[in-house]
Amino acid sequence: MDLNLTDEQEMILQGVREFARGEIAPRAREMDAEAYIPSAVIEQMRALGLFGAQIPEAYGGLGLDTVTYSAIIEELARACAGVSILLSVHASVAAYPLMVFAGEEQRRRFLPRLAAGEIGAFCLSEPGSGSDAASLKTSARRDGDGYVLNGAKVFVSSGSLASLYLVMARSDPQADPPHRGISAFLVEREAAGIVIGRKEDKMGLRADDTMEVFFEDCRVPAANRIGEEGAGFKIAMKSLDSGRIGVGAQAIGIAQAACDAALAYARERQQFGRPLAHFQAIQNKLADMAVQIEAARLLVHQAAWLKDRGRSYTKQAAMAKLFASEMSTRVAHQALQIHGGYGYMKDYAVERYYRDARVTEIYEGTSEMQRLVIARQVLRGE
Ligand code: COS
Repeated sequence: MDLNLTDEQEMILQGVREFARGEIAPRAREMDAEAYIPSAVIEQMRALGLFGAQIPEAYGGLGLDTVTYSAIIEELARACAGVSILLSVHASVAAYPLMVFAGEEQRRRFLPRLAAGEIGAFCLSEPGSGSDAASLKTSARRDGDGYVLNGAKVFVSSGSLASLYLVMARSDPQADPPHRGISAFLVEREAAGIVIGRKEDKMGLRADDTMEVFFEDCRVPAANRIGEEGAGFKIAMKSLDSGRIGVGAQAIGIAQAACDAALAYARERQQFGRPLAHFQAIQNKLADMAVQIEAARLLVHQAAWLKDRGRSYTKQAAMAKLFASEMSTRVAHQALQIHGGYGYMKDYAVERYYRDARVTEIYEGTSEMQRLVIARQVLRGE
C-alpha cells in the first residue's frame, strides 16, 4: 500500500525494515523460546530513535506522524511481535498521554527521557479489573504535597524494563460515577514502594516482559499527577484509543509474516507431484489471506490518518483493532493449515505467529469491548 510518505519518512521506515529483517527476525525464535528481548536489540532501537518516534523534535523525538509510526510497528511485528509491543506500549500509552495531557513542565521533564529510550509502561489492569477498567481499586491517598499509592497491577508490558510507569489509581473513593475518582500518575522506577512481581508465563508474545507491579505505600509527588484529579479514566481511554491503532498494526505485521511463510511453503512443498501453490484449495486460502490483510491495513491507515488530523478516531481505532486482530488469528490459522503437520512443529515459525496473533484480540481491550465501543458510537449516529 502506498502511504504517500515523504522522503525522510520513507528513509526512516527503510532503516526500520532493514533492522527488523536483518537483526530482529533471525533472533525471534530465540526471543520466543527464552522469553526476553536482548539488550542489544533495545540498544539498536534507541540508536534508530524509535523510542521517540512520535515525540515532537522539540523534546528530542523524531516527530513522526501516526501513519508512518503504524508502518514501523507493522515492520517490527512482522519480525517479532514482542519487540513491536515494547515500542507500541511505550509510544501509545506512555509517551502519547504525556504529550497530550501533561503540563509543559512535565513534558520538559519526562519526554526527552522517553525519547532517549528510557522505557515507558502503562498500569491500568488489576487482578479484579480488566474490561471493566473503571472498577480499579489501586488507591492514591492525598498526603501533603503528594499521594501515597497502594494496589496491584497485572499484565504490565515492559514491567521490569521500564523506567517510567503511567499508573491509574483511585484518588477519590466517593466519586459518583466512580470513574471520575480515578487519576493518572507518573511513577519513576526509583520510587520507594514500587515492587516488580512475577513475570507471566504466556502462550505467545513471549518476548514481551509482562509483569505484575505492586505499589506498597509508594509516594508520588503531586507534580507527577498527569491532568486534573479525576481525569485519569479519560486519559486512559484516550491512550487506549491511540494504543489500539498500534495493536492493529501489530496484528497486521503478524498476519503478513504468517502469510509470507505460507506462501514460501506452498511454493516449495510438493504433494501429488506438484507444489501446493498449484492447487486451487491452497490458492483460495492465499487469496483470502491477502485480501484480509489489505483490508485491515486500510482500516488502520484510516484511524491513523484521522488521528494525525486531530479528528475524532475512537470508533475507527476500535474498528481497526477489532478487524485486524480477528483477521490476524484467522490468517495465522490458515497459514498453519497450509503447512500441514509441519506447521504444528516448532521447527517452523508459523506456530509462533499463531500463538502471537491470539493476544491481539484480548489486550488493549478485548474484541467484545471494541464491539461495545463501536456499537455505542453507531447508536449515537457518529
Ligand atoms: N475518549 C474519551 N473519553 C472517553 C472515551 C474515549 N475513548 N471512552 C469513554 N470516555 C469517557 C466517557 O465520555 C465518560 O465520560 P463522563 O465522565 O463525562 O461521563 C467516561 O469516560 C466513562 O465512559 P463509559 O461510561 O463509556 O465507561 P464504561 O465504564 O462503560 O467503560 C469501556 C467503557 C468498556 C469502553 C472501557 O472500560 C474500556 O475500554 N475497557 C477496556 C479496558 C482495556 O482496554 N483494558 C486493557 C488495558 S491494556 S492490558
